[in-house]
Amino acid sequence: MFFQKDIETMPRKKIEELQLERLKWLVDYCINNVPFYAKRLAEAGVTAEKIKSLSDIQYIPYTNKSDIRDNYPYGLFAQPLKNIVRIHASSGTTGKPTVVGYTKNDINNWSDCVARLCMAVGVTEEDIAQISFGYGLFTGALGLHYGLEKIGCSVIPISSGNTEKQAMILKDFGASVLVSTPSYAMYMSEVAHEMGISNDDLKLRIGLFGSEGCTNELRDKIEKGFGLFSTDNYGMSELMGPGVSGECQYRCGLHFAEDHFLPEIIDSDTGNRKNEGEYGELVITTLTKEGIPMLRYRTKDITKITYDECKCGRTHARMDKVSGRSDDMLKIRGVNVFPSQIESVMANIDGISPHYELVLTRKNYTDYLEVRIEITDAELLVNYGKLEELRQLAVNKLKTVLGISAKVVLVAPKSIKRYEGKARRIVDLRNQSEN
Ligand code: DLL
Repeated sequence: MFFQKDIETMPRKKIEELQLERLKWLVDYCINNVPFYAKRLAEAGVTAEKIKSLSDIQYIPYTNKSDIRDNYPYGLFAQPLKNIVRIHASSGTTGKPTVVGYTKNDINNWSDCVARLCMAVGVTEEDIAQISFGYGLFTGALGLHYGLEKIGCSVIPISSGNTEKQAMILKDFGASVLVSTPSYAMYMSEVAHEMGISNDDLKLRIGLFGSEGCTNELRDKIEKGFGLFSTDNYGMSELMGPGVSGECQYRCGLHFAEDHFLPEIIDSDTGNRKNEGEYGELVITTLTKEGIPMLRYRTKDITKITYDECKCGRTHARMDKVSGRSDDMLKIRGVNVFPSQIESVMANIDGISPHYELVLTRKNYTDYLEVRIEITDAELLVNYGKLEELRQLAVNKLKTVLGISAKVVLVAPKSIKRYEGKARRIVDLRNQSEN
């Protein structure tokens, strides 16, 4: 199903013409309205007239998170506050948040982008959607909220937290769509089952999951746990929030809203552009945003892009599921490790749950990785032989996939912390070690 079929299935050539026209508008708009960009573009010698083709985007300098922080709070806004109708901020854990503002047009475009990804998996006006993202400065909840309302869904803005109440409302209000992080959905399904709520008591049919990575293996577990079909959607506050890209029912990549965003893939280290199909850092230019436009924003998220038309008929480029962040990539004894690789290995071992934590330490200038993971059956804790067998299996599989040895610690069910938003699975103690 489509929300804006003409746009979503626009021939590739037309999309590119539209992007070029909008890119020129954007360069002019930034020069005229944001002194920071005006200076940067002047230094690089870029004007709208000099943009003759989409590949000329390469002459525009990158924008980083630090540029937004350095201009805290409103320095990169392109409109006076009287034209800004909403302010959000990123969920950064250190320093000042990155602040973003939306005009009325921005909110309208944002809702369209979100409505597209919801309809792409079959959400209709008949659906009842429970939004279990935290409302507030985080863009996830209000982003999905406006998109789902635009379709005509009945929205339950329950926000995150109070998981038993979440499960009760899911059942009593008959929610058919669940919106949350995948890790919170997993947790919620465990709580619901503990409360004696079975999938037959629920009307859930679709999960709209995003805001953090989720391997296909973990997704399968959540889908079985709740008896639903789910899609992954991607976005970030600096670019808009959710709605930048999302899967359709074929789940073969996340479709960008290419009329609003121009994606590129670059090498994180050199900044050079990469070709179609090559993995690298996603860089995005916003093509229509008025509140806080972004020129070649470095997301730090690692993925690849394909421009083939999808089976669903959508023509907009697709990105792979995010495989990690360039700054989340763990360098352990010189080897690059993404937490998603560990998650995939673990999810394929019977007897091990999807709840895990990675602890990194350093001793004698050497990094050590400890994978702490819950077993599913507490009875195993008294059977040393079986427990050791399971642990050894995990150690061997990790070694094969990662190419380095990791210590595996199996812990009791429910002993690893659960999260109501994005899960924080990495405990990096390397800076606290003596050497
Ligand atoms: O997480 C926006 C969002 C909300 C997207 C709800 C989807 C659903 P931030 O809090 O600014 O915004 O975090 C952005 O989260 O750079 C990625 O590293 C990560 N992220 C977001 N979506 C996904 C996803 C929202 N589907 C950062 N898969 C991004 C993997 C994701 N990582």
